[in-house]
Amino acid sequence: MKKLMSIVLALGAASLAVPAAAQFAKPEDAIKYRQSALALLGNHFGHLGGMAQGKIPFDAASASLDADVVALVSKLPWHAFGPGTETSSSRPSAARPEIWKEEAKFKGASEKMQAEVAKVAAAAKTGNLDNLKAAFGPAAQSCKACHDDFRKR
Ligand code: ASC
Repeated sequence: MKKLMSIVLALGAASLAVPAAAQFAKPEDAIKYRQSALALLGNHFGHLGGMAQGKIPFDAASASLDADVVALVSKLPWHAFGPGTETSSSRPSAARPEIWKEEAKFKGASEKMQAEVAKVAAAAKTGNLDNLKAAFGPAAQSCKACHDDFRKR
C-alpha cells in the first residue's frame, strides 16, 4: 500500500513537471481543446459585442461575467498549438501553417489579444457601457487581425 502510494505520488509529480503541451495525447486532442477554448471565447465575446453594439440590453453584471470569462479563457488556447498539432485526419482544423512558421508573430498576436481583453474586463467592471464600448473595438480588432493572418478562410 505504501509502495502504491509512493508510485501514485511520483506519477503525480512527474505529470506536473512535463510541459503543458504534453497533456494532449494526440493532435486531435489539442485541436479539440483549442477549438473549445476559442468557441467559449467567441460566445462570451459575442455576447459582450451585442451589448456594446446595442443589440442586447446592457446588463452590467453579465457584461462583467462575460469579460472575466473572456480574460481568463484568452490565456488557454495557445499551448494547444504545439508542434505536431498542425493537422489531424480525424478532426478538421482551420489553423494555417503560418502559425508554426511565424511563431513570434503568432505569439505577438495572441499577447495583443490577451492585453486588449484584459482592458475589456477592467472596463466591464466599471459598470459603464461607454467604457465597455471604448475597450471592445480594439479587442475585436485584435481577434480579427489574428484570424486574418492565421485562420483559414
Ligand atoms: C467575435 C468572434 C470573433 C471576433 C471577431 C472580431 O465575437 O467570435 O471571432 O468577435 O469577429 O472581429
